[in-house]
Amino acid sequence: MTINDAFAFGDIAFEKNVFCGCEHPLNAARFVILGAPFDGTASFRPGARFAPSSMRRDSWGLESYSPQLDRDLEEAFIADAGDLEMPYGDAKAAIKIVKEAVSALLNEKKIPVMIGGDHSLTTGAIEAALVHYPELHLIHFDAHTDLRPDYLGDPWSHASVMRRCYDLLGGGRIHSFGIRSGLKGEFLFAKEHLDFHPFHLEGVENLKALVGDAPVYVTIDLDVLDPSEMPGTGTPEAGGVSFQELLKALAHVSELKVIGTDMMELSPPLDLSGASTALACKLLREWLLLLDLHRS
Ligand SMILES: [Mn+2]
Repeated sequence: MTINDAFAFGDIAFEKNVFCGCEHPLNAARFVILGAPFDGTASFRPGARFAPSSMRRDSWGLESYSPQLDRDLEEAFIADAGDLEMPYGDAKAAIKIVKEAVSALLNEKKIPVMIGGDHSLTTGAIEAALVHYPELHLIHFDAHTDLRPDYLGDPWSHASVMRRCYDLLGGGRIHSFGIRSGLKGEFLFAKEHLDFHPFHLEGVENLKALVGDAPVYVTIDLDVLDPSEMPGTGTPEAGGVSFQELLKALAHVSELKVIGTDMMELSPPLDLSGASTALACKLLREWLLLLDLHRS
């Protein structure tokens, strides 16, 4: 018997350190939140490693009930597994850890919901998802193309994450929205090889016709949002979409067969007002409730 077993707190209640109301038991959950506190490839301003813990903390300022969807996180089948142990500065190792964790969840028929962390980690999730779902499509919201073959010699950089995903998925299976920054060569590559929707989110409503019942992974780089609403991110880019526009797009995407998702690149230390973290928390609540709506 451990000391904890022997010690009784009686009726004293302890809050669990989980994201907003996501207290469903892990073994019975449909969705599992996974923190991935790693920002070792941030090419400009780091801080995304603090996103999972900041979102859990600040989600206590958020109601678990969504008036817009009339649904409540406390009634959804969502568990928060906590944070992965991540190495500092070793992207290849970090990507491998994500791959193993996502694979373990997919083996148990769970839908992984990763909170980054910098965007490089998505490569690990896609590697794992492809093993389980060879017909996988990737829906990508971002300000940046992220299609460089490498960034300063590093092929695992967050600036190369979509190129690595392209290496895995091939042409025609990556659907990118909101992109407004990158090299000329990256834009040419994107137009040739991806289902590419720069500057806006139009075309999301056609995904169902395009993708059908194929499994999809959805990666949300929060810098797709305009920096006026989301300044707390490493590489902000003016001319982005609004929270409500993104939410509307995600409502369309939630009708697809989503087998995994992530929300990346929130950097809480870069917006000390807390507004960016509050936005990310609310977006995650709505996104989880939209997914749960179609899968429960
Ligand atoms: Mn980006």
